[in-house]
Amino acid sequence: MEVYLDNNATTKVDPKVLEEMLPFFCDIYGNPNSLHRFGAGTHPKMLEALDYLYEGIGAADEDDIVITANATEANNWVIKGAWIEYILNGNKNHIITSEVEHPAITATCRFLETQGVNVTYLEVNEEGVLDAQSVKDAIREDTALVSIMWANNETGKLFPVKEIGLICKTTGVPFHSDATQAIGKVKVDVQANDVDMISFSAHKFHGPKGVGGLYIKKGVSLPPYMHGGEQMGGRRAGTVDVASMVGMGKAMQMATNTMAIAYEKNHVGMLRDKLEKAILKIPDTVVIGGRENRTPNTTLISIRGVEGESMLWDLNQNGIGASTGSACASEDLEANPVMNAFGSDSELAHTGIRFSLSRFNTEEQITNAVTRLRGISSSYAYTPKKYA
Ligand code: 7TS
Repeated sequence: MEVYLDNNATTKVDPKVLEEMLPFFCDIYGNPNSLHRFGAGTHPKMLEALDYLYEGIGAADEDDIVITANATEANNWVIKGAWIEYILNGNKNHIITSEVEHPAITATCRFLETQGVNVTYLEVNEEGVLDAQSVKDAIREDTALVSIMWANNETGKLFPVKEIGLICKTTGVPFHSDATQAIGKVKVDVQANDVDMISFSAHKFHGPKGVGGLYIKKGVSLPPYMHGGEQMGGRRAGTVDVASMVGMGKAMQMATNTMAIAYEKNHVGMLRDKLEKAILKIPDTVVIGGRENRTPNTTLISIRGVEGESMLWDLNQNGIGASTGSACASEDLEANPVMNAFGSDSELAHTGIRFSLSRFNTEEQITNAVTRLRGISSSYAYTPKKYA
């Protein structure tokens, strides 16, 4: 039995999502911007998809949701857009983010630093979250943007978005949150949390790869990311990938309705806890960041003395897919920057294994994985290693 436990890297497309997408390849294939019936035929389902997206994140009708290729694009757009709008064309020169954001945020910020922009990377505490007060303390006269994730991809830890939203609203600084790992796992409501922009990727909630979105609250200034045609209100030109947009809409609807969020919390959460409890029986094992205040599907576990990469290899040999750190970085054997940020000792930083579940995991799969994990872990002698 194969057990896929790497859903924070990507998820399986829900067959119902695929079913919604299929007509848009060979049957309803017109360009949505064409005036004839072939183009117009795409409109009802595109509008329905937009409705699902607005409803899924609690956006107001007058706000904007722009379809992008993924969260990476949305994140790049926000950071570089803020640079153009508020720094190059304004009088600001400072961006605030955290040190545990996805590289789509941190690498973009590092690029801006080469262009003379000041960036503050806020530290997280040993629980892997930052204190909202640290955002308040970091805000300066020239702060152009605050970008803090909704949920961390490695630990699932939830950030104090509501408090940060209020701080940014009061100080008049635009607030962006990378909600890629939050959608479908916890309720994401942009209005209730005073968030000005959020990014997301459909493939993290059982939609297709290659499509995502950026929510932009009405009144927030952000220059277009792609210049060209009038698609997406001129904010992101290029013929819309209708099938992907429809798929993302359906996936959003299925992942964010009240029942789906409750299922994630109760059922997926129960499976995660079962897996976690079994692993915690292995000596010298800890949950990085602790077990409180996380997305229900994620656990980042460290077994002292066991290098994450070798454990991953053994798991893979046994039909279990998990990850060390984020898949985007897993080809290099550097210590996991997220674990370093927690202040873990340098030995622990090499030991993290992330298990991330989804609604497609079954109790049988978890029982099976636990049995195989016990076998694997018993073959590891406790041999602490030293890393520079
Ligand atoms: N933001 C967060 C918080 C993410 O977790 C990811 C992907 C991205 C942005 C980028 O998403 P993409 O669809 O544009 O690639 N995170 C991971 C991960 O944790 N393991 O593999 C990819």
